Amino acid sequence: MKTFIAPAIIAAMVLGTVSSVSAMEIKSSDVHPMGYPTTEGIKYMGEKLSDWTNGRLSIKIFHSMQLGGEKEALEQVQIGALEMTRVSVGVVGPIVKEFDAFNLPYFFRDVEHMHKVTAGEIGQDLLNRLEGGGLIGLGYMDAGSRSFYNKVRPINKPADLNGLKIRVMQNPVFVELVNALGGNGIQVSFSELYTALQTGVVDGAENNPPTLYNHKHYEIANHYSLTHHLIVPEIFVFSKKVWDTMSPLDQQLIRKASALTVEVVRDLWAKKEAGDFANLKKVGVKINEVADKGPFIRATQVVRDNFAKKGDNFKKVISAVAAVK
Ligand code: BDP
Repeated sequence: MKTFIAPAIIAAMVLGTVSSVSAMEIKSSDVHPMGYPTTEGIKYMGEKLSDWTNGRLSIKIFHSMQLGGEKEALEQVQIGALEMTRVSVGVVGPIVKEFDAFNLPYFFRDVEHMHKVTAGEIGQDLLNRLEGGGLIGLGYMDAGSRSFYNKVRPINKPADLNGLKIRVMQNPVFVELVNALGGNGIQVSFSELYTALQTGVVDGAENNPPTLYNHKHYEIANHYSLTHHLIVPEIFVFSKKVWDTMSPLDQQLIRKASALTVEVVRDLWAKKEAGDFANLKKVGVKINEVADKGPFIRATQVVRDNFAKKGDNFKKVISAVAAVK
């Protein structure tokens, strides 16, 4: 999506008159380390803002869970204690319920379908609705698809999850998902997951290759079964409380930098996903191709049905997404 900057604003940026407006260091949090597509994306965004304003606007990144997990980060942003955060849409469902469409198993046909939906009207509409929850939705980022990993056995059919405690993100819809497959879904903050795996609070979790690799969960849980049951995008959001105190010019600069960031992260992600999948093989993770996803798709139908049953607006999101070709 293109963001338009008025010629007068560009002139002001060039002449440096913009610097007469107050300076601001935007604090932004992420659970991932630097080098990850999301953190590199926000770094790029900060560089753009600094360039355009001669350093008046900048971003300081609190990476690697320095500020805790994602639910906590969102709460900080909602109250304005933190200006920005990048989180999985996984934890956003409880704020804008319709967002949970993106958290349904086997919902998007593939990553390309997700891209089209998030870049289009539905994606923008859901971002806009975040305002009611005190958040300004700036844009989407890629996170590929998620599959199960655990320390006990490969998963080839839903019954292989029987008796396994599987960590999920903090949103009841994922508990429903794992339970529909016959496992035992347990909500754990990402910042506590490594320890939860280590101490046996959970036997496994589910995620994309870069997260499994970069957070070293494979050291404990090294059966990775490619169920690809979720394609959950990520978002980066700004605190509405802080946003409302900013000049329209600064808001516009942030919007512009965000649109560029979305593009940059898309490229970074594609490379990172392929690279880290290869890295997982190198470190000896037992990768299990799941021959037949049919039983997983059928067993989780109930989760998609329950979402649709919540009301007409939920049904509408489902059919609007399905109509995106
Ligand atoms: C990763 C997401 C991150 C989530 C994490 C999780 O990038 O935002 O916090 O999964 O499972 O893929 O909590």
